[in-house]
Amino acid sequence: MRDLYNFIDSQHVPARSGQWLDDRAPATDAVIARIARSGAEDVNDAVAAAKRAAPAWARTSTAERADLCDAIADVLDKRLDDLADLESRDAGKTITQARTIDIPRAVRNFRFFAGAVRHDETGCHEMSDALNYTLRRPIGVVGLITPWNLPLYLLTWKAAPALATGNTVVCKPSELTPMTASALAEIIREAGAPPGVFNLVHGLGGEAGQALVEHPDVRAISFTGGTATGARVGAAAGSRYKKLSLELGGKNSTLVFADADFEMAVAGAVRAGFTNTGQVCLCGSRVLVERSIAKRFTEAFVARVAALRMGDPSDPTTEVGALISSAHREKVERYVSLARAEGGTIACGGTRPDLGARFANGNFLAPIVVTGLASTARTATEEIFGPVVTVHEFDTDDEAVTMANGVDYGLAASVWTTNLKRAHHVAAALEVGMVWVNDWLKRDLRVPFGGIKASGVGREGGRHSLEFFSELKNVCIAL
Ligand code: TXE
Repeated sequence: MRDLYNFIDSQHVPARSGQWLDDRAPATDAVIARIARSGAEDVNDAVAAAKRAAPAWARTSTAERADLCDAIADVLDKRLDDLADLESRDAGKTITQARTIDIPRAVRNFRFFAGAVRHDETGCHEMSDALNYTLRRPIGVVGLITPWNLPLYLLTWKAAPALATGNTVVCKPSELTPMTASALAEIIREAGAPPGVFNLVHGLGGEAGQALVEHPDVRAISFTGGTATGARVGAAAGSRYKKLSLELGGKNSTLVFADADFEMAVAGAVRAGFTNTGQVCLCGSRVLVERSIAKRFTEAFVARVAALRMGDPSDPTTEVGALISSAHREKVERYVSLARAEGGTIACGGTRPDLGARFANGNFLAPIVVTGLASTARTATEEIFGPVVTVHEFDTDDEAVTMANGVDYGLAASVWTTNLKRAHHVAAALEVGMVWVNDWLKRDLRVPFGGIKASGVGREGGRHSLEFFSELKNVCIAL
């Protein structure tokens, strides 16, 4: 049991109110920590510290900031096993995923943005009688608000470019998964960041998060979370003229054509559907399969899903961990009931597994495949954010694209085909920010990441992150 304090000006401080919130392990429901329950006054303290530190940090050289990012990556890498244990316990995710995806990616985020700013270029535009050159300047104090599904992965995805471009940071991690954010604050101090450059405020979204979004000295907000919360954050930030990046939910299609490599497509659809217990905004939660192979594909898919090993997240052989909270499991269960009410068939899963006394109170739910639903059903169009995949059949490419585009979201899709022409046509027609062909979740950190429609506003990744976390200033000199 640990006490997680706020981290302001490189000091660990409790909330001014003296209040705490419990942090529970999803796999057992045990309270494993308490976090400072911060309010507006704590956010004021953190923003004031960030504001004091901003001018000196903005004056540091690109090389100094890149070196700091590399030093942070080194410490993260050294502590990979500890951090993976923390993340697995705090988020209920499998230790294998934490060790192979979450924490290595946190390391890569810092290394990548160290390199990105070292190699950054801004423009020079020559006129016959003048010369324009463009300077990149930090924004000042930026606010980072992150969710519980990929806690350190997503926090570092924002913190690394924010710091590398010379901003000071106040972050508000999810109250459900605070552990690795506190560890990161320590690591950033250990790596040599001056006081006030990186600050962390724990607490609830409606209290600490809202205060951060509304604070007049916070000039940009990068938010990843739910679509409904994103709308509130967007309204509060937009009316105050803040720069805003919103990475929100998704209801992503996995399109499987009859000419796909069958085994690859089945394995890909399982991975896309159930990685992190289906709690990734990119998860392929609706499989659209060409009718001529639908029966064979669905049988193979259901068999593979039913065989996924669910259990103790700390066991390296476990493939599916717990859902983040009991409230979230209940939400997923309501969708399973809705699927039945909408006329769907639960082909597998949906029950609370018996994993023995130790996990009796954990938020486990056997992975679910639903067949027989219209692609327009609520279960097939609303974001569930859990281990639920619906399967639908199509006859033509156009029909597949229409089904995929028939949702409010527009984040990602994966297309499984060996026909190159079809891959290009379908990828171009999908209303999403990202398409994978014959893969899922392959990430090059240079590429634009983000969605359209209800999936968000703006792009992060590579130069898009550098653009977001900086202001460009053009200087025009008459010759
Ligand atoms: O996320 P919230 P929740 C989706 C998923 C999930 C749903 C709700 O469908 O079921 O969202 O999840 C902070 N001002 N995603 O409620 O509320 C909050 O404290 C400022 C998709 O857990 O969006 C946390 O730090 N901040 C998603 C962060 O916002 C506020 C990942 C995200 O929490 C706030 C997670 C406010 N008014 C959920 N209210 C993805 N895109 O990957 C809350 N927060």
